[in-house]
Amino acid sequence: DYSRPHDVYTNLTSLLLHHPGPSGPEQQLRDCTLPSPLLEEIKEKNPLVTLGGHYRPPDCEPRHHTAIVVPYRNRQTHLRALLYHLHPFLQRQQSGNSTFNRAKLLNVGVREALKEEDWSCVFLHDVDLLPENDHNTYTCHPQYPTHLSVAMDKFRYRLPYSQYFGGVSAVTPEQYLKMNGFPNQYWGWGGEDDDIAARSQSHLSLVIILIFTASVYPSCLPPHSHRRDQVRLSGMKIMRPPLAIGHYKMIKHKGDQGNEQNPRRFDLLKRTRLNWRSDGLNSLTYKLLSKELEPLYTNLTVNIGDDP
Ligand code: UPG
Repeated sequence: DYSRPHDVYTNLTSLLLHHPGPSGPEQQLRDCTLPSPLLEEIKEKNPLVTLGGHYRPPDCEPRHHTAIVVPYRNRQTHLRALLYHLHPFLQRQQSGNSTFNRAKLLNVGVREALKEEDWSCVFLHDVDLLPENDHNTYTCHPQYPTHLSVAMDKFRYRLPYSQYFGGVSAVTPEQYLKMNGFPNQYWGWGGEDDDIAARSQSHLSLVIILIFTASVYPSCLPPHSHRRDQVRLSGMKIMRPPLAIGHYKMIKHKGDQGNEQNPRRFDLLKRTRLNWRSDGLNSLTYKLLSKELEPLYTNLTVNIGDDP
């Protein structure tokens, strides 16, 4: 049921033969430093693989039906290393061409991270942003979501607009629950960060509308201000470090294939106030395909479905 046998062959060959140098997989294999966990452990990491080593993608009809034949005798360690790499690798090849969905992936990441440990603070960090100031502390505000990347070189070290919440932000698990996580419906580029910003403050907006007039409380706050009258209200708002501290360098890049601008983002944004309670953490569905502990990070491969 595994698909794309040609890719499998090519990648497997390069894994074992083509990487030169003393620290490459070839050398690691010779030194037996490649992980070759127990078969039970490999099984645990690949819950969708069934007896005999079969795998079928759970949410689509496979286009190919491939068997992998391995000539073998007395190489248990190698077999375990191969199975350990090959199963997640093949599953990754079958998950992957749908439109990108940053906010839904963040939801999955937060939920999975909280299964691992009782984190007191979770950062949502774009891959292309490098913090430039050591005083920009990676901690959470106890009450409110924090937006860290307030001054990117791309925007000449200032906020592009006052409600901007893209790039790097942080929430405590309590804040995350309170805002019902992030939206799942933004497929493609744009809008999801503004939705997250809006839901961060949605409690506050409701209180304002019910009790006062909107003009008393501006919809945006000056950066890193902390007005006492608003703090007394129970809702959340966005905290920010000073512009001089929240400096980030963005690695230059072009738009990604599969993450084209989402034409529905403006319509979706108009409905955030109506939708945030039903679209978010409480409506999140996904399938965890594999989880790999790499030396410097944990890599989760998930099926989050497709743009309906
Ligand atoms: N990403 C990938 N692979 C992709 C597409 C996106 O890893 O194919 C991730 C990556 O972490 C990236 C982030 O998604 O940094 C945001 O996408 P990107 O194309 O870098 O968007 P930018 O226009 O550079 O970023 C701004 C904000 C970002 C927000 C986005 C859309 O910094 O947080 O999501 O605008 O509103």
